[in-house]
Amino acid sequence: MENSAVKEKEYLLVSFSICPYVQKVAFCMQQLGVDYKLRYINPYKEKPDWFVDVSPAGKVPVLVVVEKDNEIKDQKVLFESSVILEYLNDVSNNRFMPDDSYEKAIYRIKLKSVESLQSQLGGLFSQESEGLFSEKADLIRCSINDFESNIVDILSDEKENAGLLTFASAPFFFVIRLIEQITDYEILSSKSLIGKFANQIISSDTFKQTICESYYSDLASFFSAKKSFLSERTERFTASDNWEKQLSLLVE
Ligand SMILES: N[C@@H](CCC(=O)N[C@@H](CS)C(=O)NCC(=O)O)C(=O)O
Repeated sequence: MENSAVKEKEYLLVSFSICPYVQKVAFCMQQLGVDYKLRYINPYKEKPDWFVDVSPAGKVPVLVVVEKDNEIKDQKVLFESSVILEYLNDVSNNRFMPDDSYEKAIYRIKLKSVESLQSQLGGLFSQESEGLFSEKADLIRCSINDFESNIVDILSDEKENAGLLTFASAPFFFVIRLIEQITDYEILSSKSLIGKFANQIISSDTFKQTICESYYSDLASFFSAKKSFLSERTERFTASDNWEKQLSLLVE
């Protein structure tokens, strides 16, 4: 891919293995064919000094951009996944956001709902009983239906060419599919427009590249850490020998 503006720079993506915000950025970089190195930390356990120095909020992702001009190196640091995606769009020759300012603003507004879906999903992890989990799952199903009707036009465009919606929502859909497998609850119907779109993007070769080797075991430990309905189901699910294989089949 011709992408000269991006290729003159070196990128380091500071990551946490199961972070969906990091995965958004990694998916976009993979899709654009941008080379980058990864450095993993666990921001919930240790925040090394070098990380605190570059990340004011103490969160991943952080994208360190080193620009080389002959012998002179200039280092820039970016954080907030959506901001990083816009930066990648702006420096890329293969733009994935509209150029027109108004259209770009509308696109951003529509995509704000991905962020609220993502935080609703976070609420599912800690529900103590099956009843509470099920109620929360119902709310998420309703939000996904509203979301679908709001983004039908973007959805049809992005089935052909991955764009911001694809990058922003893939990690969210992936976690939903994993939770469905672990709990036996259907949250995102595969018959719906958005369910089909989700299956298409998470099984793309590019998305698979964003799943690191320890992903499934790290996610299982994360789900099991707090006593909840999901932690109980995760413990039951991971008791079988081939559980990692079963989860990995979701992206085949
Ligand atoms: N709004 C941020 C959210 C990033 C975020 O919450 N990252 C989590 C890991 S998935 C984190 O680093 N948390 C550490 C902390 O909150 O101290 C983004 O889009 O980049």
